[in-house]
Amino acid sequence: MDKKIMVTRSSMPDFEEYCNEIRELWDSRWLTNNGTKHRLFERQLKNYLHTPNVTLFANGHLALETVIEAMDFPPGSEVITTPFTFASTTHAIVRCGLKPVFCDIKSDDYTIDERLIEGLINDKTSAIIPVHVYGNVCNIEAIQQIAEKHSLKVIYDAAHSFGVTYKGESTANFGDAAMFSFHATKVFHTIEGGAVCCRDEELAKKLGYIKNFGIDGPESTPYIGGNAKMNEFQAAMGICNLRHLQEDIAMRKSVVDRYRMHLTGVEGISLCSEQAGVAHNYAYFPVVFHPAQFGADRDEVFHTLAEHEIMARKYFYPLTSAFECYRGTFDPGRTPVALEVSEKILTLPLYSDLSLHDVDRICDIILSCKKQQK
Ligand code: T4K
Repeated sequence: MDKKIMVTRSSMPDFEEYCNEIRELWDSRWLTNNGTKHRLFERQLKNYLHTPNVTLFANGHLALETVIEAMDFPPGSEVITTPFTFASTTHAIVRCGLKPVFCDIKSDDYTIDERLIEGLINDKTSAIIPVHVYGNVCNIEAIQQIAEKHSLKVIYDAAHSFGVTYKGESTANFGDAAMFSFHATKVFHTIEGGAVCCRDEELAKKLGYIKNFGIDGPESTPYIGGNAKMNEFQAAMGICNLRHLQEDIAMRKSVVDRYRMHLTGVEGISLCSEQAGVAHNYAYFPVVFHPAQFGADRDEVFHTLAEHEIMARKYFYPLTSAFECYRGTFDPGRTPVALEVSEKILTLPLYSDLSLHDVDRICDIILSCKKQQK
C-alpha cells in the first residue's frame, strides 16, 4: 500500500541546522519578547522582501486582526472582501467589530473581481481586504486606484503569497499593509507565525505595542493591547527555512509543471491561469472540475483520491459567507462565481518533496474518474 499523501507537508530544515540555531537559547534563557532571534529574523525579512517595516506575530490570524484593529476604523463600518478564503479573513473583520461586504471573485485566478468593488462602496465603507488566494496576485493597480478615489485603506490578506513578486516587487509592498502567514502548511513557515508589512512607520510602531499588551515600557501602556508575539523558537525556524526558500520554491515548481503536463487541456478541468508579471511561489495547486464535461464532479474525484489514501482538500469550501456561525447574515448567492468555484474546486497535494512519481499516480487516478462518463 502506498503511503498516505496529505494536501501538504511542512518543509523542514535539517534537524542539526535547527538545533544549531536554537542552541544559544539554552545559554541565554531568553525565549520570547523580542529576543535576538526575533530581531535577526525581522532584519532578514526586511532584506528579503525589500520592505521598510516587518512586524512579527505569533500567527497570521492575529497579525491580520491586529492590523485591522490598529487602523481604528469606525465601529460597524464596512469592509469589502471575498468569501472565497480561509475562515481567518472573514473572522478577523467580524472579530474587530466590522461588517464584511462580500465581493465576487474572478473565475480565472479566484481573486477579488475589481470591476465589482465600486458598486459595493457606500459612506460606511472604510477598507478593502483582498486576498492573494493561492498566491495569485490581486489586481493591485486597479484596487489602489479605487482605494485612493474613495479614501479607503487596503489591507492585503497575503497569507498565501510569501515569496511571490509582481513586476519584481514583493506582495509585502502593496496596499497600506500586507499580512503573511508563516503557518506550518505554508511555503515558508515558522511552525506558527505571521507578519504585517507596511510602509507607515507609525502604524508599524503601533502594531509592535498592540501585540505586546499595548506596553511601551515598564511604566507606560499607551494602548489596549493583547499578546500576539512570535517567540524565539519560531523565529529560529524562520531563519533556517529562509535559507532554503528559493530551493523549495524551485522544487514546488517542478511538481506544478508535472501536474500541468498531465492536466492541461483535459476537457472538463480548469487550472489557474498563469498571471503576467507574477513570479509565483507555487503554494497550492487548485483544480476546478466541470462535471458536465469531465463526467465526474469534484466530490467524486475527492472520494476516489481518498480511497487511494490521497488527501486532497476542498480549499475553499464552503464559502465563509455560508458558515453556520454566520447563518442568516450573508447570502452566498450574491457572489455566484465564488459559490460555483467553491463547489467545483479541489486543491491537490503539493509540497517540495512530493515525488513526480506520486504526481503521475495522482493524475492517473484523477483521469480514471473521467472515464466514468455519465
Ligand atoms: N488568511 C488566509 C487566506 C489563510 O489561508 C490563513 C491560513 C490565514 C489567513 C491565517 O493564517 P494562520 O493564522 O494560520 O497563520 C490550514 C492552516 O492551518 C492555515 O494556516 C491555512 N490558512 C489553511 C488554508 O490551511 P487546515 O485546517 O486545513 O489545516 P490542517 O491541520 O488540516 O493541515 C492541512 C495539512 O497540512 C495536513 O493534512 C497535513 C499538513 N500539515 C499540517 C500541520 C498542522 C503538516 O504537514 N504539518 C503540520 O504541522 O488549515
